[in-house]
Amino acid sequence: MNQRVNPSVARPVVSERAGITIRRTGVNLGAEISGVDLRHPLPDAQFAAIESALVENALIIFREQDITSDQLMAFGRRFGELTVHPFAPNEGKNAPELIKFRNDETTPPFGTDVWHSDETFRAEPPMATILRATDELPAVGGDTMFASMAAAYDGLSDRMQQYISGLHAIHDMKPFRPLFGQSLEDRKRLQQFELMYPPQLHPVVRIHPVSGRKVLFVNPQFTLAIDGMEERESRALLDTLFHQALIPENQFRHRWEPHTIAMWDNRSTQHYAVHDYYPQRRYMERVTIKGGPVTGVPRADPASIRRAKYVAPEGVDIHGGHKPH
Ligand SMILES: O=C(O)CCC(=O)C(=O)O
Ligand SMILES: [Fe+2]
Repeated sequence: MNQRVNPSVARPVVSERAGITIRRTGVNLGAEISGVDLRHPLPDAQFAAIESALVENALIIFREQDITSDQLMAFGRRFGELTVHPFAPNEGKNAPELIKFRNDETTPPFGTDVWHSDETFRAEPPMATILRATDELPAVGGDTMFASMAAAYDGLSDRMQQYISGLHAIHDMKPFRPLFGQSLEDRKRLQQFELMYPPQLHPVVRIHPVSGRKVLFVNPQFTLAIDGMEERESRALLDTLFHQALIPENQFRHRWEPHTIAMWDNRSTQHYAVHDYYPQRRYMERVTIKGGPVTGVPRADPASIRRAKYVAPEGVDIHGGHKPH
Protein backbone atom coordinates (compact mmCIF):
# COMPACT_ATOMS: atom_id res chain seq x y z
CA MET A 1 0.00 0.00 0.00
CA ASN A 2 1.11 3.55 -0.63
CA GLN A 3 2.49 5.02 2.60
CA ARG A 4 1.85 8.70 1.99
CA VAL A 5 1.60 11.42 4.56
CA ASN A 6 -2.15 11.62 5.08
CA PRO A 7 -3.17 15.30 4.74
CA SER A 8 -6.44 14.53 6.56
CA VAL A 9 -4.56 13.94 9.82
CA ALA A 10 -3.55 17.59 9.98
CA ARG A 11 -7.00 19.07 9.43
CA PRO A 12 -8.44 20.67 12.58
CA VAL A 13 -10.65 18.35 14.60
CA VAL A 14 -13.20 21.00 15.50
CA SER A 15 -14.27 23.90 13.32
CA GLU A 16 -17.05 26.45 13.55
CA ARG A 17 -18.88 27.87 10.55
CA ALA A 18 -22.04 29.98 10.41
CA GLY A 19 -22.74 29.16 14.05
CA ILE A 20 -22.52 25.40 13.63
CA THR A 21 -19.84 23.11 15.02
CA ILE A 22 -18.24 20.40 12.91
CA ARG A 23 -16.33 17.80 14.94
CA ARG A 24 -14.39 15.21 13.01
CA THR A 25 -14.88 11.69 14.30
CA GLY A 26 -12.70 9.78 11.83
CA VAL A 27 -9.43 10.51 10.06
CA ASN A 28 -10.51 9.66 6.52
CA LEU A 29 -14.24 10.26 6.88
CA GLY A 30 -16.91 11.16 9.42
CA ALA A 31 -17.89 14.30 11.33
CA GLU A 32 -20.65 15.20 13.78
CA ILE A 33 -22.50 18.44 13.22
CA SER A 34 -24.11 20.30 16.11
CA GLY A 35 -25.83 23.65 16.54
CA VAL A 36 -28.50 23.09 13.89
CA ASP A 37 -32.18 22.32 14.20
CA LEU A 38 -33.39 20.34 11.21
CA ARG A 39 -37.06 20.85 12.10
CA HIS A 40 -36.80 24.30 10.52
CA PRO A 41 -35.51 25.53 7.16
CA LEU A 42 -31.80 26.26 7.44
CA PRO A 43 -30.45 29.78 6.89
CA ASP A 44 -28.42 29.89 3.65
CA ALA A 45 -25.07 30.31 5.44
CA GLN A 46 -25.67 27.22 7.61
CA PHE A 47 -26.78 25.23 4.62
CA ALA A 48 -23.61 26.21 2.74
CA ALA A 49 -21.49 25.16 5.74
CA ILE A 50 -23.22 21.77 5.85
CA GLU A 51 -22.83 21.30 2.11
CA SER A 52 -19.08 21.84 2.29
CA ALA A 53 -18.78 19.73 5.47
CA LEU A 54 -20.37 16.89 3.50
CA VAL A 55 -17.76 17.05 0.75
CA GLU A 56 -14.84 17.48 3.19
CA ASN A 57 -15.89 14.70 5.58
CA ALA A 58 -17.83 12.42 3.19
CA LEU A 59 -20.12 11.38 6.07
CA ILE A 60 -21.87 13.83 8.40
CA ILE A 61 -23.88 12.90 11.46
CA PHE A 62 -26.56 14.91 13.25
CA ARG A 63 -27.62 13.73 16.72
CA GLU A 64 -30.92 14.30 18.54
CA GLN A 65 -32.89 15.49 15.53
CA ASP A 66 -36.44 14.35 16.22
CA ILE A 67 -37.85 15.33 12.84
CA THR A 68 -40.84 14.14 10.82
CA SER A 69 -40.71 12.37 7.45
CA ASP A 70 -41.78 15.64 5.80
CA GLN A 71 -38.97 17.53 7.50
CA LEU A 72 -36.52 14.86 6.34
CA MET A 73 -37.72 15.31 2.76
CA ALA A 74 -37.55 19.11 3.05
CA PHE A 75 -33.98 18.91 4.37
CA GLY A 76 -33.03 16.58 1.51
CA ARG A 77 -34.57 18.89 -1.11
CA ARG A 78 -32.21 21.69 -0.08
CA PHE A 79 -29.43 19.63 -1.70
CA GLY A 80 -31.29 18.81 -4.91
CA GLU A 81 -34.07 16.78 -6.41
CA LEU A 82 -35.06 13.63 -4.49
CA THR A 83 -35.14 10.44 -6.50
CA VAL A 84 -37.44 7.41 -6.31
CA HIS A 85 -35.74 4.05 -5.80
CA PRO A 86 -37.25 1.55 -8.24
CA PHE A 87 -36.97 -1.41 -5.83
CA ALA A 88 -36.88 -0.18 -2.22
CA PRO A 89 -40.00 -0.11 -0.01
CA ASN A 90 -41.52 3.38 -0.11
CA GLU A 91 -44.57 5.40 0.84
CA GLY A 92 -46.34 4.76 -2.46
CA LYS A 93 -48.16 7.63 -4.18
CA ASN A 94 -48.06 9.91 -1.12
CA ALA A 95 -44.28 10.13 -0.95
CA PRO A 96 -42.50 7.77 -3.34
CA GLU A 97 -39.17 9.48 -2.50
CA LEU A 98 -39.38 8.30 1.10
CA ILE A 99 -37.88 4.84 1.66
CA LYS A 100 -38.94 3.03 4.83
CA PHE A 101 -36.70 0.28 6.14
CA ARG A 102 -38.95 -1.36 8.70
CA ASN A 103 -37.16 -4.45 9.90
CA ASP A 104 -38.64 -6.54 12.69
CA GLU A 105 -38.96 -10.16 13.74
CA THR A 106 -40.97 -10.98 10.60
CA THR A 107 -39.05 -8.88 8.04
CA PRO A 108 -35.29 -9.43 8.09
CA PRO A 109 -33.21 -6.74 6.35
CA PHE A 110 -32.62 -7.24 2.62
CA GLY A 111 -29.44 -6.83 0.62
CA THR A 112 -27.71 -3.97 2.42
CA ASP A 113 -25.03 -6.19 4.06
CA VAL A 114 -22.80 -5.90 1.01
CA TRP A 115 -20.37 -3.02 0.46
CA HIS A 116 -21.88 -0.59 -2.02
CA SER A 117 -22.50 2.95 -3.02
CA ASP A 118 -26.14 3.57 -3.66
CA GLU A 119 -27.75 2.85 -7.01
CA THR A 120 -24.66 2.76 -9.21
CA PHE A 121 -26.79 0.75 -11.68
CA ARG A 122 -28.13 4.15 -12.76
CA ALA A 123 -26.57 6.24 -15.54
CA GLU A 124 -26.30 9.04 -12.95
CA PRO A 125 -26.05 7.54 -9.44
CA PRO A 126 -27.23 9.65 -6.49
CA MET A 127 -24.93 12.35 -5.14
CA ALA A 128 -25.93 11.74 -1.53
CA THR A 129 -28.20 9.72 0.74
CA ILE A 130 -29.76 10.74 4.05
CA LEU A 131 -30.78 8.07 6.57
CA ARG A 132 -32.78 8.86 9.69
CA ALA A 133 -33.10 6.61 12.73
CA THR A 134 -36.49 6.67 14.45
CA ASP A 135 -36.74 5.64 18.10
CA GLU A 136 -37.15 1.98 17.11
CA LEU A 137 -33.58 0.75 17.17
CA PRO A 138 -31.91 -2.45 18.36
CA ALA A 139 -30.59 -2.24 21.92
CA VAL A 140 -27.34 -3.55 20.55
CA GLY A 141 -26.11 -3.99 16.98
CA GLY A 142 -27.38 -2.51 13.71
CA ASP A 143 -24.43 -0.17 13.11
CA THR A 144 -23.58 1.07 9.63
CA MET A 145 -20.02 0.87 8.29
CA PHE A 146 -18.65 3.42 5.84
CA ALA A 147 -15.50 3.55 3.72
CA SER A 148 -13.77 6.49 2.09
CA MET A 149 -13.17 5.54 -1.52
CA ALA A 150 -10.85 8.53 -1.94
CA ALA A 151 -8.61 7.06 0.79
CA ALA A 152 -9.10 3.67 -0.87
CA TYR A 153 -7.75 5.09 -4.13
CA ASP A 154 -4.86 6.91 -2.43
CA GLY A 155 -3.81 3.65 -0.79
CA LEU A 156 -3.22 1.86 -4.10
CA SER A 157 0.34 1.67 -5.41
CA ASP A 158 1.36 4.13 -8.13
CA ARG A 159 1.51 1.20 -10.55
CA MET A 160 -2.07 0.15 -9.80
CA GLN A 161 -3.33 3.73 -9.96
CA GLN A 162 -1.83 4.08 -13.42
CA TYR A 163 -3.13 0.69 -14.51
CA ILE A 164 -6.76 1.40 -13.60
CA SER A 165 -6.82 4.97 -14.94
CA GLY A 166 -9.15 5.15 -17.90
CA LEU A 167 -10.76 1.73 -17.31
CA HIS A 168 -14.53 1.40 -17.19
CA ALA A 169 -16.64 -1.10 -15.26
CA ILE A 170 -20.10 -2.53 -15.86
CA HIS A 171 -22.69 -1.83 -13.13
CA ASP A 172 -25.98 -3.72 -13.04
CA MET A 173 -29.28 -3.93 -11.10
CA LYS A 174 -28.74 -7.69 -10.69
CA PRO A 175 -28.95 -7.79 -6.84
CA PHE A 176 -32.64 -6.90 -7.04
CA ARG A 177 -33.58 -9.86 -9.25
CA PRO A 178 -34.50 -12.11 -6.28
CA LEU A 179 -37.28 -9.64 -5.45
CA PHE A 180 -39.14 -10.97 -8.49
CA GLY A 181 -40.89 -14.33 -8.46
CA GLN A 182 -41.15 -16.98 -11.17
CA SER A 183 -44.70 -16.24 -12.35
CA LEU A 184 -45.13 -15.04 -15.92
CA GLU A 185 -46.28 -11.68 -14.60
CA ASP A 186 -43.21 -11.28 -12.39
CA ARG A 187 -40.83 -12.27 -15.16
CA LYS A 188 -42.45 -9.68 -17.44
CA ARG A 189 -42.11 -7.02 -14.77
CA LEU A 190 -38.45 -7.90 -14.26
CA GLN A 191 -37.88 -7.65 -18.01
CA GLN A 192 -39.45 -4.18 -18.03
CA PHE A 193 -37.14 -3.06 -15.22
CA GLU A 194 -34.14 -4.48 -17.07
CA LEU A 195 -35.10 -2.43 -20.12
CA MET A 196 -35.53 0.67 -17.97
CA TYR A 197 -32.21 0.12 -16.17
CA PRO A 198 -29.76 -1.38 -18.65
CA PRO A 199 -26.19 -2.10 -17.45
CA GLN A 200 -24.08 1.07 -17.18
CA LEU A 201 -20.43 1.73 -17.85
CA HIS A 202 -18.80 3.92 -15.19
CA PRO A 203 -15.15 4.94 -14.88
CA VAL A 204 -13.21 2.86 -12.36
CA VAL A 205 -11.54 6.05 -11.12
CA ARG A 206 -13.88 8.99 -10.94
CA ILE A 207 -13.13 12.62 -10.20
CA HIS A 208 -15.21 14.08 -7.42
CA PRO A 209 -17.05 16.98 -9.09
CA VAL A 210 -16.57 19.33 -6.11
CA SER A 211 -13.32 18.35 -4.37
CA GLY A 212 -11.52 17.17 -7.52
CA ARG A 213 -10.21 14.14 -5.57
CA LYS A 214 -9.80 10.82 -7.30
CA VAL A 215 -12.18 8.14 -6.04
CA LEU A 216 -12.21 4.38 -6.57
CA PHE A 217 -15.67 3.79 -8.05
CA VAL A 218 -16.35 0.04 -8.13
CA ASN A 219 -18.41 -1.85 -5.55
CA PRO A 220 -19.18 -5.54 -4.98
CA GLN A 221 -22.94 -5.05 -5.00
CA PHE A 222 -23.44 -3.58 -8.47
CA THR A 223 -20.12 -3.89 -10.35
CA LEU A 224 -20.05 -7.02 -12.51
CA ALA A 225 -16.90 -6.73 -14.60
CA ILE A 226 -14.21 -4.50 -16.04
CA ASP A 227 -14.99 -3.56 -19.60
CA GLY A 228 -12.63 -5.01 -22.20
CA MET A 229 -10.91 -7.59 -19.98
CA GLU A 230 -11.06 -11.37 -19.90
CA GLU A 231 -13.36 -12.63 -17.17
CA ARG A 232 -10.54 -14.06 -15.06
CA GLU A 233 -8.51 -10.83 -15.33
CA SER A 234 -11.54 -8.77 -14.49
CA ARG A 235 -12.41 -10.90 -11.44
CA ALA A 236 -8.87 -10.74 -10.09
CA LEU A 237 -8.67 -6.98 -10.53
CA LEU A 238 -12.11 -6.34 -9.01
CA ASP A 239 -11.24 -8.55 -6.02
CA THR A 240 -8.16 -6.42 -5.40
CA LEU A 241 -10.09 -3.17 -5.77
CA PHE A 242 -13.08 -4.31 -3.65
CA HIS A 243 -10.64 -5.15 -0.88
CA GLN A 244 -9.77 -1.46 -0.46
CA ALA A 245 -13.11 -0.82 1.30
CA LEU A 246 -12.25 -3.55 3.84
CA ILE A 247 -9.09 -1.86 5.12
CA PRO A 248 -9.86 -0.51 8.60
CA GLU A 249 -7.92 2.74 8.02
CA ASN A 250 -10.33 3.54 5.19
CA GLN A 251 -13.41 2.85 7.33
CA PHE A 252 -15.64 4.45 9.91
CA ARG A 253 -18.21 2.56 11.99
CA HIS A 254 -21.29 4.55 12.84
CA ARG A 255 -23.38 3.79 15.92
CA TRP A 256 -27.03 4.89 15.76
CA GLU A 257 -28.99 6.41 18.60
CA PRO A 258 -32.68 7.34 18.45
CA HIS A 259 -33.16 10.36 16.14
CA THR A 260 -29.66 10.28 14.66
CA ILE A 261 -29.39 11.38 11.03
CA ALA A 262 -26.51 10.33 8.80
CA MET A 263 -25.82 11.82 5.40
CA TRP A 264 -23.15 10.44 3.09
CA ASP A 265 -21.54 11.68 -0.06
CA ASN A 266 -22.42 8.79 -2.33
CA ARG A 267 -19.80 9.87 -4.89
CA SER A 268 -16.88 9.21 -2.56
CA THR A 269 -18.01 6.52 -0.08
CA GLN A 270 -19.32 3.01 0.25
CA HIS A 271 -21.34 1.60 3.12
CA TYR A 272 -22.45 -1.69 4.64
CA ALA A 273 -25.39 -2.17 7.01
CA VAL A 274 -24.34 -4.63 9.70
CA HIS A 275 -27.07 -7.29 9.84
CA ASP A 276 -26.36 -8.55 13.34
CA TYR A 277 -29.50 -7.38 15.14
CA TYR A 278 -32.32 -9.53 13.75
CA PRO A 279 -34.92 -10.30 15.22
CA GLN A 280 -34.65 -6.98 17.07
CA ARG A 281 -36.51 -4.10 15.44
CA ARG A 282 -34.86 -1.39 13.42
CA TYR A 283 -36.92 1.25 11.70
CA MET A 284 -35.21 3.83 9.48
CA GLU A 285 -36.25 6.35 6.84
CA ARG A 286 -34.21 7.44 3.85
CA VAL A 287 -34.20 10.01 1.08
CA THR A 288 -31.82 10.06 -1.87
CA ILE A 289 -30.52 13.06 -3.79
CA LYS A 290 -30.11 13.00 -7.54
CA GLY A 291 -26.57 12.94 -8.89
CA GLY A 292 -24.94 14.16 -12.07
CA PRO A 293 -22.73 12.59 -14.72
CA VAL A 294 -19.77 10.48 -13.56
CA THR A 295 -16.48 11.87 -14.85
CA GLY A 296 -13.43 9.64 -15.00
CA VAL A 297 -9.72 10.16 -15.34
CA PRO A 298 -8.04 9.61 -18.71
CA ARG A 299 -5.90 6.57 -19.42
CA ALA A 300 -2.36 7.12 -18.19
CA ASP A 301 0.04 7.58 -21.09
CA PRO A 302 2.60 4.75 -20.79
CA ALA A 303 5.45 6.77 -22.32
CA SER A 304 5.05 9.66 -19.89
CA ILE A 305 4.81 7.24 -16.96
CA ARG A 306 8.11 5.61 -17.91
CA ARG A 307 9.78 9.00 -18.28
CA ALA A 308 8.40 10.20 -14.97
CA LYS A 309 9.16 7.10 -12.94
CA TYR A 310 12.39 5.64 -14.25
CA VAL A 311 15.49 6.95 -12.56
CA ALA A 312 18.49 5.31 -14.15
CA PRO A 313 21.16 4.07 -11.76
CA GLU A 314 24.51 5.75 -12.22
CA GLY A 315 26.38 4.49 -15.24
CA VAL A 316 23.29 3.05 -16.91
CA ASP A 317 22.05 4.53 -20.15
CA ILE A 318 18.30 4.00 -20.18
CA HIS A 319 18.35 3.75 -23.96
CA GLY A 320 20.69 0.83 -24.19
CA GLY A 321 22.53 -0.95 -21.42
CA HIS A 322 25.69 0.14 -19.68
CA LYS A 323 27.68 3.04 -20.94
CA PRO A 324 30.93 2.01 -22.53
CA HIS A 325 33.88 2.77 -20.24
O1 LIG B 1 -29.62 0.38 7.00
C1 LIG B 1 -28.53 0.93 6.89
O2 LIG B 1 -27.78 1.16 7.83
C2 LIG B 1 -28.06 1.36 5.52
C3 LIG B 1 -28.95 0.87 4.44
C4 LIG B 1 -28.48 1.29 3.09
O3 LIG B 1 -27.69 0.66 2.44
C5 LIG B 1 -28.99 2.56 2.56
O4 LIG B 1 -29.82 3.22 3.19
O5 LIG B 1 -28.55 2.95 1.46
FE1 LIG C 1 -27.16 1.76 0.64
